Amino acid sequence: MKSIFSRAFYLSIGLLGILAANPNQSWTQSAYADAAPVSKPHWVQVQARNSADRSTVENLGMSIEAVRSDCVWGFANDKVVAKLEAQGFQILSQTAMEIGRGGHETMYDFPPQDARYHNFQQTTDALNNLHSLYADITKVISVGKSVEGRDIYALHINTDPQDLATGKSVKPGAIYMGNHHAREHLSVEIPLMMAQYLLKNKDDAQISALLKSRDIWFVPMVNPDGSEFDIATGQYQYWRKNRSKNSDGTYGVDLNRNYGYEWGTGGSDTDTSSEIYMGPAPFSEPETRAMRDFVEAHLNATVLLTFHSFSELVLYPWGHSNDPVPNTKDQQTFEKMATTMAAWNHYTPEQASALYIASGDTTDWAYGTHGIFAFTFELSPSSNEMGPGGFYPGAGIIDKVFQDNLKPVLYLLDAADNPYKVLGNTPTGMLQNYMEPKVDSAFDSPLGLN
Ligand code: 0X9
Ligand code: ZN
Repeated sequence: MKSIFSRAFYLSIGLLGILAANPNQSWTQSAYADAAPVSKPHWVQVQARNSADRSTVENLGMSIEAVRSDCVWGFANDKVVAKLEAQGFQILSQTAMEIGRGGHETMYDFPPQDARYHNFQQTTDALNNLHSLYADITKVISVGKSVEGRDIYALHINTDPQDLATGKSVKPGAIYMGNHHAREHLSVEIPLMMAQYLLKNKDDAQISALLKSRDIWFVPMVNPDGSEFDIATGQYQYWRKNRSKNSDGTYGVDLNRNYGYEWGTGGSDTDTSSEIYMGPAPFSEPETRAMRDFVEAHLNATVLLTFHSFSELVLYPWGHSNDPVPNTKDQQTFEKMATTMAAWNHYTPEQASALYIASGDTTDWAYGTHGIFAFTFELSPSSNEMGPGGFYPGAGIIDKVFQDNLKPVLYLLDAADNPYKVLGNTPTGMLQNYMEPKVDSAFDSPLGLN
């Protein structure tokens, strides 16, 4: 069992709040301490289409912090911006930075090197962009509001206009979620990229067949308040829970302990200040109620995948008990699906309780209450690689994690019409084609939102 000890160790380090251990945080101090008062650096996005361009940009004095195939982001003061323009580089955006002691004062966002990650507004914009590009087969809806009143958005992909209009479908459904835990920002990126992939490749024969025959939902940011809180000071807060104000003045309920199946039966806490506080009652939180009501409004869904990070695991029910699920055929199906997906992403497949027992999580509820084949993926890095920094692995990891998980996501979507078909010895239908799906590049928002 590769990860129990190291996970517990790393998580406890995170809980102790040894934030200084995170290398991603040093920029707040170092980048500005010596900045000349007359020429503060700006956060600048510059067109740069290849490595030669990037070298020139860097050479002209810009510190490149984030790279996309067509542009870079980084710090540049007025003088450097003028030089870049003089050399013919197009400045795509510029943000003046007001940095004070301890981090951002006016800009509440990811640190520059992680600018590719989507905050709440950027996630909202990205979903709306996808809708505007693929308006005939998508819709963005709010499925509820968070404690602080932010919308929890779902992207619906369905080729039937009637299904889109009503939000109801008789096609087999698949639901992908992210970000139950605030600090697991990678779990927002992956479902966003998967949605984009499906839409961008909608004319590919294999993808087109899936889109026509499935009802597909993405909810990439289940915990928008927590996610925003985690990045609000310019220093990651290692925040996990939502932002409920508890009766004693502490904050936060662990949303992945608040679902109502065998709630509070182990691996969760009644202590309000605990990282795994289960809440005062099952579904006490608006975010979990939103997910419950959303799933229950779409019980054509047969598969569900909730992204978390980190440790590289493929987990399936039960999580609250070491027993296998009582239905042997279901257990075999879970095992077969998990091992198949794990062979592609090279994660470790296991029953969730083998990681540790925890009650009130999404997948136990989805399967236990509704029979949905529900999985938790713990994305990269593996626990052994990064310690507590594993929650903040940087933007450089995103594309690989997307590619690692593309086949599993497609496979699950395929299996939605009859999950038991995976038990057949020979892959049937489209499953046999999922050996080599086309692999895409970075999430590139058409409006340059990143
Ligand atoms: O503890 C969790 O909620 C998940 N891990 S995380 O590090 N992302 O917080 C794992 C949930 C797996 N489910 C159970 N073990 N029940
Ligand atoms: Zn998590």
